[in-house]
Amino acid sequence: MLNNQMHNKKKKILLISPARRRDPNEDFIFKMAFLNLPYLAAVTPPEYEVEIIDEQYQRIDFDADVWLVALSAQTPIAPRAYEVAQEFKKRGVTTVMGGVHVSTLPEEALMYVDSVIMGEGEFVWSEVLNDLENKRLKQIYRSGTGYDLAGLPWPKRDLLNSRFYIPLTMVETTRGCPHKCDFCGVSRFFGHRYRKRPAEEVISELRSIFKSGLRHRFNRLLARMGFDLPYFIERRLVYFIDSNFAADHDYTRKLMDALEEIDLLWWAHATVDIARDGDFLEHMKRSGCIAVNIGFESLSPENLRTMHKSFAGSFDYANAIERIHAHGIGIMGTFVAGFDGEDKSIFDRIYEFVLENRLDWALVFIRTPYPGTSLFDELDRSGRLISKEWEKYDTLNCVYEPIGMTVEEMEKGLRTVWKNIFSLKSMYHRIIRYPRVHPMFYLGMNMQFYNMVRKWQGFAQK
Ligand code: B12
Repeated sequence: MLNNQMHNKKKKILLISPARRRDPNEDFIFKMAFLNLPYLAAVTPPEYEVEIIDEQYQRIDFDADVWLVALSAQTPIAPRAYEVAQEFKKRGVTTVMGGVHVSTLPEEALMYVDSVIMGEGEFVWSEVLNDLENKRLKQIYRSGTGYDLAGLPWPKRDLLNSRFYIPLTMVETTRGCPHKCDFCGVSRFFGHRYRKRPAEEVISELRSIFKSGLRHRFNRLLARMGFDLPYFIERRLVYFIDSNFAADHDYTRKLMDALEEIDLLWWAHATVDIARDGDFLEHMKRSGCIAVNIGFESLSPENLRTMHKSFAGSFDYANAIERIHAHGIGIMGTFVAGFDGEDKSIFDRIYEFVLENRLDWALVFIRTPYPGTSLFDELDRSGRLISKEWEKYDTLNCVYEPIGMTVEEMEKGLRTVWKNIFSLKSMYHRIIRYPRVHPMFYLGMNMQFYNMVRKWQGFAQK
């Protein structure tokens, strides 16, 4: 009997998202969930037991009885992922790894893990498991990218502990991006063909997550009476993680009709050219859009041209922001500092732009050449990379020899601009003053960063 039970015990697969390996006070952590491991869990056959561990919040039990450990990590977290893999290997557990970083550098990863899965994991996962069962695990699986996304199973979000994360639901509708910006590894990774999940499948997924219960009907009634309910009470907020949610307006409009009907709030990444079409912006607003995340990258058209993002350079950013705001949609802007023509005054100029245009939330990053990008190849070739310690590839550190300022000036300038953007004075000016856009949402978003930058010692604040 006991023998039989032992025989029937499911083999356990541990899916791990490792944590950063740095001083927590210096860290920058988004309390956000992820979809890659829940997607893998969704294509794992039911004869296996699957657990997801987010090391940011959970301890890894290296002595647990597991059959397979599968890791996912972005570049700055790869070193910790390798460490975790080594611990399991010491105990005789098979380890595999996937994601953008190891898909670019499989040979590096193979020094630490038994097998590397390159490309989109869902499409080879059962082959990996099957090969491991039959003791013929290959070192490299080239899943590649570019698959048709129809029929993609829905990620198993229930394996993540929602207590750890801000209350929002991540959803993916497309993969791939038609643009070829030189700093972006993901467009090369997922390819330049914009692949869409069938709209009906996305809509069914959303309907399965967001039911219209009593609480929702009550909240809806309050909203109709004019109460702007904080999103964290509503808890019907969706973050579309696609690189570009609105590259095909017909498709996006179809989704937006459903978003309106299901009555959701949502935010997504888009390019600045959405500002061109007032009717589209109105549709976005009507369907519950409270924010667009726009990569402005640089205020200089010349820099945008250098990074192959010149389509954005033809826009008057200030005017575009005004148009988007006029439709009641907030803007989360991201900027990159450290182009060759820039000196340390760039940080003040970005801060002034953020303030003047009242961006609802904004982040500035140091230009970071991720492996697999043309920027990395170019800086490596010209001998300007000063570090290949991946932990430093977190956009807060400068990993290349800048031209217009020193490395120290760049890193100090970055921390100072964050302190300025997330100061009380700036938050008051950007978020609280009238006219304003979803102040409850943006206060929450900004306060997370206010609390974080206050821990950074010794950086001036305006
Ligand atoms: C949402 C998001 C976040 C979220 C959640 C992160 C997460 N772990 O998913 C948050 C906000 C936390 C985040 C933070 C950062 N992010 Co981010 N983020 C994204 C974004 C927009 C979507 C990620 C996503 O869910 N994609 C969809 C899933 C399904 O794709 P995927 O994760 O690649 O997984 C697939 C494959 O890679 C593979 N796979 C992945 N893991 C594994 C594991 C195994 C075992 C297998 C078999 C397969 C496999 O299969 C999956 C399914 O096909 C991407 C851009 C994009 N469009 O992908 C950037 C992106 C991942 N982020 C990036 C970066 C740089 C960061 C930051 C380091 C810095 C920054 N400036 O933002 C920080 C990290 C902060 C920190 N603490 O260190 C880069 C990563 C580059 C790199 N070489 O690592 C990307 C690609 C953006 C870019 N254009 O360069 N990010």
